[in-house]
Amino acid sequence: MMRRRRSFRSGILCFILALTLLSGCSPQDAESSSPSESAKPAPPAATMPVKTVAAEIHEQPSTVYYEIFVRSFYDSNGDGIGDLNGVTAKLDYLKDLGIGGIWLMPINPSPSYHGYDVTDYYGINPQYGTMQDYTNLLQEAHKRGIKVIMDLVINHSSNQHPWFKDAAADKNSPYRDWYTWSKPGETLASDGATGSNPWHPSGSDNYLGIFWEGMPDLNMDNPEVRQEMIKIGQFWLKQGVDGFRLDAAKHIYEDFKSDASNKETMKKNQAWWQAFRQGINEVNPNAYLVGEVWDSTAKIGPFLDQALDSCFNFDLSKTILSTVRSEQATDIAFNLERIYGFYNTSSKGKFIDASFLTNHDQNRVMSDLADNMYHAKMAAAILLTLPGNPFIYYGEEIGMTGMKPDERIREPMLWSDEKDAGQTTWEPFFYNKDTNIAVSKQLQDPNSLLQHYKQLITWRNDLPALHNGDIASYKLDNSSLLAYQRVTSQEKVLVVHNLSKDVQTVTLPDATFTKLALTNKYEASLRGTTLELPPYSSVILK
Ligand SMILES: [Ca+2]
Ligand SMILES: [Ca+2]
Repeated sequence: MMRRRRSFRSGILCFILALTLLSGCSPQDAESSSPSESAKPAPPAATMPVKTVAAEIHEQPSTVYYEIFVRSFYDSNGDGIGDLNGVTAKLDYLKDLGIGGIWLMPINPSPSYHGYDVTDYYGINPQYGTMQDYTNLLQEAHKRGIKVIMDLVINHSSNQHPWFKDAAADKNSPYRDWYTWSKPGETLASDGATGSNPWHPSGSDNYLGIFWEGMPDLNMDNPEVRQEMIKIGQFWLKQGVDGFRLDAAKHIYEDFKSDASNKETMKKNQAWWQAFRQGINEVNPNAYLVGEVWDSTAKIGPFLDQALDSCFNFDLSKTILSTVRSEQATDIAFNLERIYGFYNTSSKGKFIDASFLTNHDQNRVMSDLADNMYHAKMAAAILLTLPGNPFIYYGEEIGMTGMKPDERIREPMLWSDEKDAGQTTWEPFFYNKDTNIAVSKQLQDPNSLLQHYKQLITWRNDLPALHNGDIASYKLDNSSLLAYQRVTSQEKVLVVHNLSKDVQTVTLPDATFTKLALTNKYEASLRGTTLELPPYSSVILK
């Protein structure tokens, strides 16, 4: 990821706005997020863009990422299980789609199908291939200008990890303190942070595992464990990986519900990720770190302070989906302006958003939108015209469906309507039996969802304002139209989506935007200040 920024906060106005508008953001949070940048002078008025509030531009040079569950993606050796060589085989597909980065879900050895319980942090799951296959994938991806980030699971190991096995078998094991054990006679707190019972019996003792018994939490109060985790991160960077998706990033120290509001816990999480960042920087200061912090804006801010580059924006995904479902414009841009103002302050201008529609832990977008193709296309159009690194979950671009349990939202990628040797078969299709949605079919159909994704990513990759720009709100007097500006120091464009099934006409408030630069429906028109949009269409005005 590019980490350069053309401008940094003046931000005092923004900062105050952020504080007053963000629920749960107390003055204490403000103190911890370093307001020193607020002393910088504002730029001269002539250089200010259209925005009236938070007048600094905070560009977010972005990359379109693609999340891959390796097991389900593409099989290179005929055993029905997706593998690393399979991902390499499909790099040209991803390149053609316009993807600039991939996130590989866990590829370390693990007893589970999903891999979030690791038994060897330095190894490759033999079902997925070898270290050589991996370094080959990294080289081939880099040749095509595609970055690779991998899941790194630090909160817990597998209960089959040799560390845990040794710790459980022997109270004097050097690894005993790498995990958390109940003390004799102790009353065990039952308010596990994830809602399930956090304690699990082992012999006469209990160990902490906030997700399930197969995933004992590592004791990150132990400096040896912290050192080991940094060493693991450095190891993978030396193999050539470009960064990490950090699983359960807030649960490193947030083990119990009572920790959620505990400032000490928040500080420890922040200090840990800052130390991790420093360790990462020793090998690659440009490594991209994106965290899973499923929480409020105020809670996310501290993770961005000299620690993570991004946290996934769960709130935004919810808003995008409810907007397309209701076909009524919401104040997405207004909210993002304020949230980004706060995050830019927390991160001293280095933050980049990580947006998405759904991921491997949620029902698939197409199912969430009740198989409504118009809504699925609109969700993509909004996602791909907003700031930040958008993450596309594999299969989303062909409208794969799936509802929980988890296996059914992680079904094999559907490549072809014919028998394809690389089709993975580790799990029979429950949802995606209709081969009409296969990649091979959709590549032939100019109106397919896949072509729609491709077109929007092309827009984004070609137009710097869409690719790198900040966001600024824009008022239109029509509740079926969602509009926002994307702004760089060089240009600004106006994005307008017609969310509805009807033609919409609106008069723009002024003549700032005079040219219909891009549209995905040829019937769209701009005559003077009169903009007419066909149903479910998106346009970019300059
Ligand atoms: Ca295979
Ligand atoms: Ca933990």
